[in-house]
Amino acid sequence: MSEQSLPMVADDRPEGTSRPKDPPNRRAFLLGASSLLGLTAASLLLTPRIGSTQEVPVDPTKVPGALASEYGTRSRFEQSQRLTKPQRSRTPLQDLYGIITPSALHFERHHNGVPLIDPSRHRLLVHGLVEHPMIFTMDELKRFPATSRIAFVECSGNSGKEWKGPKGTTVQEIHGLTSTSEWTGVRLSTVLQAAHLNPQATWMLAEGSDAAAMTRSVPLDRVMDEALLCYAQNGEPIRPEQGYPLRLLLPGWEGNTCIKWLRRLKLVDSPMMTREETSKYTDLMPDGTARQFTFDMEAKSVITNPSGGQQLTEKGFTEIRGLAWSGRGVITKVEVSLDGGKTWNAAELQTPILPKCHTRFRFAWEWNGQEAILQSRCMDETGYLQPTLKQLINVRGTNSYYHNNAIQSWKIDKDGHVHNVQA
Ligand SMILES: Nc1nc2c(c(=O)[nH]1)N[C@H]1C(S)=C(S)[C@@H](COP(=O)(O)O)O[C@H]1N2
Ligand SMILES: [Mo]
Repeated sequence: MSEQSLPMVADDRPEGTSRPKDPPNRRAFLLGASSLLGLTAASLLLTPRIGSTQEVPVDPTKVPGALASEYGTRSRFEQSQRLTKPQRSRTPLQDLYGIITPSALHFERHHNGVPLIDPSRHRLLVHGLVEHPMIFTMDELKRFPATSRIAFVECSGNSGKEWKGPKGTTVQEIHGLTSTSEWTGVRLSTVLQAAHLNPQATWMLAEGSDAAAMTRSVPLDRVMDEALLCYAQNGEPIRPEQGYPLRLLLPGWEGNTCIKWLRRLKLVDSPMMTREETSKYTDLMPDGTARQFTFDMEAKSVITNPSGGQQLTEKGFTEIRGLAWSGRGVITKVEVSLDGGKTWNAAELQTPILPKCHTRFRFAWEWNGQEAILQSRCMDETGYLQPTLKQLINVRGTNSYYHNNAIQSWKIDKDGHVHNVQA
């Protein structure tokens, strides 16, 4: 008998083939399939659209599918969402696969809303310590040689509430202010070449054209090689939430240096001490001084499955999955602990493994139905090992809010419930 002529059951599996586990309502599926044979010609002529409220056919091979669409949407069965507050939203890391964050689920952080910008009227001013101050249109910026790279953006406030005991419930709440995209744009160095840098230019102020007019200053020698002025994200124009039509990307640096809705670059000879690098995004140390201009996001990892708020329903094989990233380069090692950090096991790193980018790791686990405390820790190419919260507090004290890259612990109860603890 050919494959084509095999009798099909509702889930399109040839009858008699094995399945991991019968869903309890399989009988109902089969009954539904037989009643489908009575389909009328009219219902076969339905021309549904993806996302329509059309009734779900029991056997999708018996009705024509949705017509082609101008702009795609996800399956109506998928509901994963950002967790929103007015000026920020968090990525549902527990629902994602691989390393790319879908643009629609990229986290957002804006200090005064997402501005509505007409790209034909948007300009980038480059001035200060340059020979030729210049104003670029978007078309002019796009004419320069383009370059793409996959990189994470993480808010330095990510996990900020965890300094003083476990606060968040889910990985989305605790770690959701990090996301990864493929970013495309022109190199900062290309644009600065056109403006002819004055030798005194050592720092650069970047300013956004949002209602916060957010500004940060950065040392030129440290950003010159990698900084991008991005107009695209995951193959299409950058989303409004991410800075449409233009954003600065400083791979591996704290999110707030990656100025969105970029309208101005001023070349200067010292840091400008803006609000976002004095009263904000600095860490008050135990001796009363401020840790300032930290820039690089240190190596961090987290287990996304199983993670807080989830429920293990069966003993036996469970793949532990998670993400690791470092603002200083490539992730070289991830280890997983099943006993709250007493012993560590090497996890498998999944390719691609890119510098300054989320890296996916996996670890095969047999849950025996007993309590366990799961942790992950990562190392980057500089040899830096992700610290425990205790180690961080020993150095930084307890006044910190930003820059928390501590190891995350998830406790598995006997009943399979997973929750946030600090082991
Ligand atoms: N112009 C402007 N740029 C900005 C911000 C802003 O409020 N205005 N927020 C910053 C902060 S705090 C972060 S963490 C990142 C967030 O980038 P995303 O919203 O694309 O995830 O953008 C940064 N760039
Ligand atoms: Mo941020």
